[in-house]
Amino acid sequence: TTGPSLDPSNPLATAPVARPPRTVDGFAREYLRELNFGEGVALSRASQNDQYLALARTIRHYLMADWLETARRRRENPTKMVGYLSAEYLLGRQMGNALLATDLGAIADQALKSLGLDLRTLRAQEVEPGLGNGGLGRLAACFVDSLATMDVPCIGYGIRYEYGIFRQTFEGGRQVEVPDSWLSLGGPWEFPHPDRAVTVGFGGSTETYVEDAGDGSGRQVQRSRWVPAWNVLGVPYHYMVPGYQNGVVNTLRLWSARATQAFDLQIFNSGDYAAAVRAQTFAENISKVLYPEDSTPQGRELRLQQQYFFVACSLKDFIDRTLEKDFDLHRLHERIIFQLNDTHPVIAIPEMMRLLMDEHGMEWDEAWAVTQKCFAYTCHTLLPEALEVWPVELVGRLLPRHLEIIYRINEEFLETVREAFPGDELRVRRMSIIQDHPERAVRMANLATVAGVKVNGVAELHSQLLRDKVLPDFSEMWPDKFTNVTNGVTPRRFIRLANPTLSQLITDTIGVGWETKLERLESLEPYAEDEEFRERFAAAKQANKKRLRELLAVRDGIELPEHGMVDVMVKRLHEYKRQTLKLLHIVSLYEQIISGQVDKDSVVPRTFVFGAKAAPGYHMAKEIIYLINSVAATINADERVKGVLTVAFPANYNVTLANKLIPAADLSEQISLAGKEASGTGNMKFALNGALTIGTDDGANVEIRKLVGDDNFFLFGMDEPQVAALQAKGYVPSAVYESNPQLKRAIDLIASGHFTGGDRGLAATVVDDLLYNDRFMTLADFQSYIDVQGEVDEVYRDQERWTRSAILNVARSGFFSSDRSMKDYLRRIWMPTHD
Ligand code: CR1
Repeated sequence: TTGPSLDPSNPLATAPVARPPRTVDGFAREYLRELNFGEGVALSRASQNDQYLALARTIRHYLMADWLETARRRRENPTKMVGYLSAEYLLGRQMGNALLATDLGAIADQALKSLGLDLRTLRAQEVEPGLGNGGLGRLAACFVDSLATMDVPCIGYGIRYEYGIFRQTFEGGRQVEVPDSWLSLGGPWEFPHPDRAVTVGFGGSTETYVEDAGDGSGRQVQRSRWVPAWNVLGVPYHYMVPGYQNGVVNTLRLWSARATQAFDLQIFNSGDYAAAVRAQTFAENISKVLYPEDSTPQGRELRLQQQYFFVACSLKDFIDRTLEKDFDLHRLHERIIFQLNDTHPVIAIPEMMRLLMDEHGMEWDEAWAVTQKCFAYTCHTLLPEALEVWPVELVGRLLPRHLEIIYRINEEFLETVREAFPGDELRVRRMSIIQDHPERAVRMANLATVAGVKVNGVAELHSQLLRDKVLPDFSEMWPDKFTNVTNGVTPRRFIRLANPTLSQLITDTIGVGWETKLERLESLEPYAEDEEFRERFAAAKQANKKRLRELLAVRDGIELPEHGMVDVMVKRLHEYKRQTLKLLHIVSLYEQIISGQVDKDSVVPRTFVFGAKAAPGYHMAKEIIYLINSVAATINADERVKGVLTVAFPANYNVTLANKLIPAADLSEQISLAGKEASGTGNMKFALNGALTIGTDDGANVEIRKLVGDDNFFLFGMDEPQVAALQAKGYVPSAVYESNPQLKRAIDLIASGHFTGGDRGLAATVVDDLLYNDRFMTLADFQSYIDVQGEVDEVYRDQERWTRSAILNVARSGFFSSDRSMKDYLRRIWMPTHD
């Protein structure tokens, strides 16, 4: 057992946890103690990694009392909690955030100085936990941050991948993936609890048996149970999720897979070492590596194993360990709402049914009534190919009991559809949780929609399209089930930590406290007309640009010019996001200068910065990366455009780099094909850091534009209805190419091999796709994009006007705090009576 062992009458059992002194001297002593007793090294012998690890652990000491106290408070006064189920948490570095949350930055800095150490150097030692791919994973990290800051009881549940998102390197301009062994030098932020491991079954078969109903009636009931063929252990690792200077520390509980028996001793003794460790390797593979796919499903068995593994651990953890003992499970929904972050955790729904029925003796109807109140589903995509489906064959083999349950849920659900829409068998087929073509498979989004209390999209437009285009039959049947919660980002990490100069200016101007009440940024609005403020604002931007130049020089050996606009496009590499449109703009500018159509001196100097990882199996995305790097190398080496056009593509864009890049940006590129980007969250981070957006009418761009105003946002391109109309009419990209001379010259220059060492073949994949396929209508939006980029230049030439707009972007973007998103989730989904 793992229960407390100390007699509760012993005063030590309830004594408050010690808080280390918040003084420079106290911190220094705490640090030395950790270095000596924790790391087991003397200061004079400590490596930089020792120094970093000891510092991380020292900072933890300052959060510990709050962590244990938060847990005690929640245990003693149990209320409804949020169980955030997410296969990804893209956390970013922990140390800066922990120092900010504890407000220990200055103390730590001086304490380390007194020991001859440098805080910034040690902070730079941290390898960020990259346990996510992109927006979806980073969103989860922002949400748990906000919930802690708002003192909302929440456990974040996920997977402790041993290898996170791959480290991207470039070789000859091509992406090469290197494993991200983020834990190899120690994981000072985690608390493993191997004694609290949970067993998770897989495979095998189900059987039925008869037993007494147990209600005193003497009635016999038939029950089912699952007899798994193999199992693994889930070991919980706890991470602190500190609120912002509020004494609250919530928990992130990530599961790591272990073999149930380390290895088969008998085989080992017989000398077959490989066979002996095979079982162990097999089990531990489950949490070995994050699937590096962003918005395309990876139909691998291991992925379903990962999904089931972490939700099975999490549900068991909540019911057996977190919930009060003997709590009546018929009222489970009074204690928990599990938020399903996309379809990855949706297998939790049949798992909950199985637990309630097979392990806790409920009847089907009772279990279903409870389950239906315990889950809500967030959809993060509009790409039909990104909606996960799992082959029935696979689910049946891996999770036979769950498949039975899914079938029965579907049967009963389809009956209600037939009742509501008699004779409409086509509709029944569309809505079925099981699809028949191209193969029999479980539609996870349908399952989540049937079982969930609510289904939400992540921006207004996305939620609308979700209702109208992705799940129209469901929204017709249950209009009230559908709602919107526009994404948000945490101002603590993405303003305070990322942009100290702007943060200081904001605090000097409107006072403290905006970090948790971001709508207060609106009081900056009048300062757009204040010349002195504008000067300071522009100076902060310059300082951030300088910081970026210095970083890229050291990190990537990239030399950036001192002057000009910093034009940034950072996000996963995907065709729908249209990095190629950005590339065509650059190539077109370049072509116009070298061909003498445009005088170099009349061009607004720009530094174009890309950051993007491509999924390793996504061929086209990797070709685009290669082309961007090729264009960058050619342009940067060409004297004819020196100082006017510069292209930088630092490798391995991650949260750490984002924190340096975003505050330095003048222009934010949000140029997806309208109707494809569910929300975007980078777009919000840029606006909040005073970049102007050039963007399509897509995702949360729509809301950004509405809030900052048309004058402070560069809109271009087709909107979603226009896209749909063009699609219906028939889109012929080669016709656009033929009819637009500027576009033709840009594409021809690429096709000629100019950027690829004269080799036309090396550019052909991308060029041919643009000309003959162009699924995301890049060429259709080209001219509009070029025209509006002209307006961008014009405004930029008037620096006063630009700065005014940038200030208004900051002042009017307070809505995009993830604190506001959390309030919306609370009001619309989790606790509808909450205010
Ligand atoms: C969407 O593509 C959105 C994030 C967070 C992504 C992006 O537009 O901002 O989710 N979806 O909601 C995704 O990663 C797997 O799907």
